Amino acid sequence: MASPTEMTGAELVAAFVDEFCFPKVFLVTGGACAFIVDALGRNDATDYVCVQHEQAAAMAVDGVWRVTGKVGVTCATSGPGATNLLTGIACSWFDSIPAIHITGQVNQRESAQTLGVSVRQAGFQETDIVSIAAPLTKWAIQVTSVAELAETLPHALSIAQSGRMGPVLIDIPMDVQQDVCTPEDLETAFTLQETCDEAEPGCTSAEDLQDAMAGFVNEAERPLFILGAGLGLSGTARVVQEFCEASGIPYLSSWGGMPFLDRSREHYFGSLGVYGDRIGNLAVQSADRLVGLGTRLDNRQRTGNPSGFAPFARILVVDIDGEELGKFAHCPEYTTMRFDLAEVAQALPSASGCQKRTEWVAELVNARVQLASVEESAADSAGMSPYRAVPIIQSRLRSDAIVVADCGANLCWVYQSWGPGDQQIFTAGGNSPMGYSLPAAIGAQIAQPDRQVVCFIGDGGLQMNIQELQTIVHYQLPINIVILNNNGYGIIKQFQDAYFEGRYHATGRGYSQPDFKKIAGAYGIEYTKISTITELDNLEIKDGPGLIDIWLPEDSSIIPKAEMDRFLHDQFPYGDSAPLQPIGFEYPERPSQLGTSV
Ligand SMILES: Cc1ncc(C[n+]2csc(CCOP(=O)(O)OP(=O)(O)O)c2C)c(N)n1
Ligand SMILES: [Mg+2]
Repeated sequence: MASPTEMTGAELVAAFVDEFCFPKVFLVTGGACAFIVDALGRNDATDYVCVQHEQAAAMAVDGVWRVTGKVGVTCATSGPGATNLLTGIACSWFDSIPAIHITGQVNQRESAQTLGVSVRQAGFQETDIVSIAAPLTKWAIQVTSVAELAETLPHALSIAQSGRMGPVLIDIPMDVQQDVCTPEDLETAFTLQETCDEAEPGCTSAEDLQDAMAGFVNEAERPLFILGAGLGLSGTARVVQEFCEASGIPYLSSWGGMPFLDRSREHYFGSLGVYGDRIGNLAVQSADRLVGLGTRLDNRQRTGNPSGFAPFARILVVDIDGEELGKFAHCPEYTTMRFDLAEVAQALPSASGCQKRTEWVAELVNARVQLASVEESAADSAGMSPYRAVPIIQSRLRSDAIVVADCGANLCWVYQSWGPGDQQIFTAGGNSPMGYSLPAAIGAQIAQPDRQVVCFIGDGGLQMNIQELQTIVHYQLPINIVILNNNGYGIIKQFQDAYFEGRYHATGRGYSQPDFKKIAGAYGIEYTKISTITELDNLEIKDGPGLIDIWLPEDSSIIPKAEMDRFLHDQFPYGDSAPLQPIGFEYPERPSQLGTSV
């Protein structure tokens, strides 16, 4: 640490960021955070990136961590600046991404608390961001002195990065920003706590998990592993993948887990869920023992009717978060074990001791061939189709590319058609706000300036964070933005087709888009319109900034999709024939309970 003898609270923040975090802080300034911004600017080792909306700052730092593993920091002013962060904070919260959010707060002497009154607001823009952010953060705290700030910074970083990771928020009143630290404060601030003890209580031992997994695998005729994002975040997805390959166990990933795996391997059978692969879902419904590692098995995976999910299987779920496991407490077919998956290498059974299930794998390989033709015929008949566009674009990207997907149909199209390869793909899977991919791509590009960065987005999503085009232009970031443009809120329209007799309230009616060519022109970004297959075939991806506007038929559907009142293995479009039946079990035609899935 460069240690000037005198440092203010604001300077301490800057010095801490320099030492332990990604050194560029994403922010929109304001009076209540101006001292911190000034300190970041004066510190030689730190800098700031000005975005146009605080939600973009929070989404950008979410992207920073995903591509570097370095904790990103935002800074926002009190009141609207702080509340604007929330949608982005929620992305990190639901997807377990560490981040530090710093908000300025009014001077303590002006605050309602000091005045001892329960008014809505005393100081200008005074807002209780700590209470508001609490349910979306691992820790949200207002510090009342520089000494407390010095204790809080390392503790907050440790909390963000340990156990089930996530964002934290530190609210710093203006007087604390200006107060001077003592030498003891500096020592406290720069002494990192090694570990955080939160994950340990209630965790099962590696031996017990090993026994449980070995039992599941060896009693199964058709074992199946599901590898989730939690495994990827623990850094052990490839270890488990190697185990599955060596022991001949088929496995799937959730969309959150997908980026962490080599998807070209023999025993990988795609993803599962409402928008998952037909073969993945068929495997789920055919398995008699399922092992889920670091996966929440949420409704997008099990459908709105979880009782129809692998109803004949016994399911072992392993997660670091005991509360997640509590969801299955009332389901007798689920066994749950709390375990830190960073240590999973010690808990895997011996691959050579696992009985090989070659027939099961062969049946899945055969089913995959049969099912592929269902999708191919649906995609081909559409002519200009997202399922044609996305693979073409993927094939033109560099192998080191970072690809960020947004929300809605465009997200599904990208994830459903993303082939194996070294490019890194991610999205805000749990919160999934429209407009995430643009600022997340900005964060990724600033953190990894030498890599190619592309974001996919819908015409609707782009309008949610369109102001960030100026950030791209200002910093001349070579990002390419690919709009999968169906002139509407496609995913919701598909839902309305299924459940509202095609009444397009607030998705078609009430919705419109601007002329994106003029938008690109106004920002000074190169614009390319693609509306025919020939244009698509000739598309070159040059260094950006670029806006590639791919015009799709307005009724382009997401296929496959599991709809209400159907089993996972019976996805839309249904075709003329009955769905391929799961292997080994007799399913009734429909599940016994109804469930809705968007
Ligand atoms: C901030 C936010 N508001 C509303 C929604 C609900 N929503 C999910 S997808 C969607 C439509 C997205 O339209 P577009 O970006 O054009 O994507 P498409 O489905 O057409 O590909 C809406 C309104 C959301 N996810 N996020
Ligand atoms: Mg759209």
